[in-house]
Amino acid sequence: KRSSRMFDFTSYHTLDEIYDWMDVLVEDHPKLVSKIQIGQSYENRPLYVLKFSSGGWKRPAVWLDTGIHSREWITQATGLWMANKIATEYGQDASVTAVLDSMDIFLEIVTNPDGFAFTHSSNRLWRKTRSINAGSRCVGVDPNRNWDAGFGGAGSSSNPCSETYRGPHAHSEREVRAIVDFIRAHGNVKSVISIHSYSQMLLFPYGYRREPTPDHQEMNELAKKAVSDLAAVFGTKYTYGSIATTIYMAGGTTIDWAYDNGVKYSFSLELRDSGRYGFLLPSSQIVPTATETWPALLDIMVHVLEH
Ligand code: ING
Ligand code: ZN
Repeated sequence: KRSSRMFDFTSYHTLDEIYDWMDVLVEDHPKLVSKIQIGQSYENRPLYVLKFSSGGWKRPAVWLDTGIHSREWITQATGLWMANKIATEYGQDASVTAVLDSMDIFLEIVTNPDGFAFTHSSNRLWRKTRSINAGSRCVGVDPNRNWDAGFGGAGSSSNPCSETYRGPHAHSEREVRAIVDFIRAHGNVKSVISIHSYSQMLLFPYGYRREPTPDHQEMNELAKKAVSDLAAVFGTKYTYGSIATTIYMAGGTTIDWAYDNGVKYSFSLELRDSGRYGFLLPSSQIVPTATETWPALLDIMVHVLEH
């Protein structure tokens, strides 16, 4: 019989391998884990989300996504590791158990499957979606500039050939629209954590303006604790702060949309490294990266639970 424990978390995997493994995880933990399809990609691939729930109906929820930028392979790999961790630690680890006794976790591991397939078949450094842009030879929209929050503002491009092309209108990308529709329909999402690489940062709104949010101080303190607990594992240093003041201005990002739509605890992580390997992080760093990221994620989830 197939077992989710036999999976090789020390290697990068293809889309088919990841999608197969998701079914094995569900088979191994049928009372806790289920798989939902929230839509289809531009090239008609299914958009799958893993739901971790110990029961109840529309409990307060945490949304996690990895791989919205397809070349950031450490993020999908970390997503797989986290899915396994959540499933195996429920009933073992006190924090995971407390979180899942009151809240649900939704995790979209391959948030941009067309781009991810393209990074395997043709161009390892592909970032955007694969939608065809009318009137241009250039393909794809930046799915982290496509959201309806400061859409079109500083730190995004109107040029379809740019890596930060925002798209023809907000939520033009099916991969983005599917999440918007899911979070709106759910109505009880308390936290969105959108995971990128690289540069070792923990970011929160805003990206489309420099002014702090009304929740800045609370987010800042939580971020400080999270990066400190991350560093305690292997000494990896993360910076933290608002997107606009810590990395650069960026209009139309996932977490600004989430925050402006009532999801207070909206964060983005930029995982390893700080530039030596960049997007081509060696697979030997998958498990260390996921292992150190885990306490930071738990800090956020436990804070959400307590507030
Ligand atoms: N960097 C992010 C980008 O989309 C970022 C920076 C992350 C901005 C999260 C806003 C929110 O430009 C990478 N590496 O994708
Ligand atoms: Zn990214």
